[in-house]
Amino acid sequence: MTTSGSTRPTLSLDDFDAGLQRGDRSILARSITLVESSRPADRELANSLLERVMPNTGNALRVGISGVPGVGKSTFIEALGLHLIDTGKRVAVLAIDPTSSRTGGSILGDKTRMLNLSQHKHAYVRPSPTSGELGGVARTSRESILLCEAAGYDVVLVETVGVGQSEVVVDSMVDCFMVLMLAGAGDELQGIKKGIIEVADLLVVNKADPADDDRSLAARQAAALYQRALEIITPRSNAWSPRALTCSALHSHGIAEVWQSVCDFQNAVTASGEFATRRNTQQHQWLWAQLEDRLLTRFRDNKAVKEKLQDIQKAIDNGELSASVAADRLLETYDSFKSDEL
Ligand SMILES: Nc1nc2c(ncn2[C@@H]2O[C@H](COP(=O)(O)OP(=O)(O)OP(=O)(O)O)[C@@H](O)[C@H]2O)c(=O)[nH]1
Ligand SMILES: [Mg+2]
Repeated sequence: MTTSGSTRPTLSLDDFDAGLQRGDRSILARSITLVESSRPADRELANSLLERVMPNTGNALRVGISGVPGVGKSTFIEALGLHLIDTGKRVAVLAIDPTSSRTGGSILGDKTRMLNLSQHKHAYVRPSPTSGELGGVARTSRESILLCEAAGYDVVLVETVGVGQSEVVVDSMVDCFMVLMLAGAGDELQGIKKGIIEVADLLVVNKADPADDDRSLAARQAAALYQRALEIITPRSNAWSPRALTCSALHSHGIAEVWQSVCDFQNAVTASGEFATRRNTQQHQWLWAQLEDRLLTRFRDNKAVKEKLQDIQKAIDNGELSASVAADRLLETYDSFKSDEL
């Protein structure tokens, strides 16, 4: 460990690795900051670290938790996390919010809502990064999951607000995808319309408060409706029929049952081999997404392509060239530039 003028000592690859192996939370936090950094030197160290810790990864159950703002995701994660700790597990919580709409205030809100969990020594709660486009956030989140696993966490919960693409992104990096819902206000139909139930392994109607008869009845009715809807769609797994349940995150009611369903899901898809297949498929899709991303960046940054692009675009605008012929021309330029280099 060396000090570089700043008050915080610079960590070497060995320091990071040893810290993660000890399950040191502050080293985990710093390693996630490292993978979030776009500085080339940090990227290089982050890649070495990820390569080094790879053998210690893959052992956690990764669970995505989604739902509209205010449905109670953070409250639910606090209750679920504490329940899991009670059963002897170590729990990491990551959040994905690519909209950048989150202000300092709501991060603070999250921390207050997860106060007991975030302060527990068997938990690690990472507030969502405040900025970044979805592609970048997806990469750092995947890498953060690996780092949490290397630090010995048994369960990684990934929270995302249920709007649009971020759900797809989270679904592509977790083993089990859970959607929290609210009863009433036409919510049931909205969920069905949005196609949410097609990707959910579990639907949980929250705010079924035990002391509030009307609310818990409405929640049970909504869950029954969802259950019927789930039964008529083709499930994405051959081994698991998605379930609709109710809970009250605020009163930690029904949380153990929700977790039992997650375990049932895990057992079913592990026995059928789908658990491993899903992880492999996710890795392959991610590999190709990364390759597409990087090849496109190389193409766009290529000197010869840049030089030619303006003329080509002009030719398209003047109706002299079709876009597909133009694409071929640019690729030829790129290819010949590459072979010149060789
Ligand atoms: N009555 C009742 N209120 C709840 C329950 N769960 C959460 N809430 C309340 O609902 C509000 C929103 O809860 P959050 O946990 O912040 O919801 P969220 O889904 O994380 O919201 P965002 O992070 O903004 O997307 C808070 O006031 C909670 O206290 C519940 O089971 N019953
Ligand atoms: Mg929240």
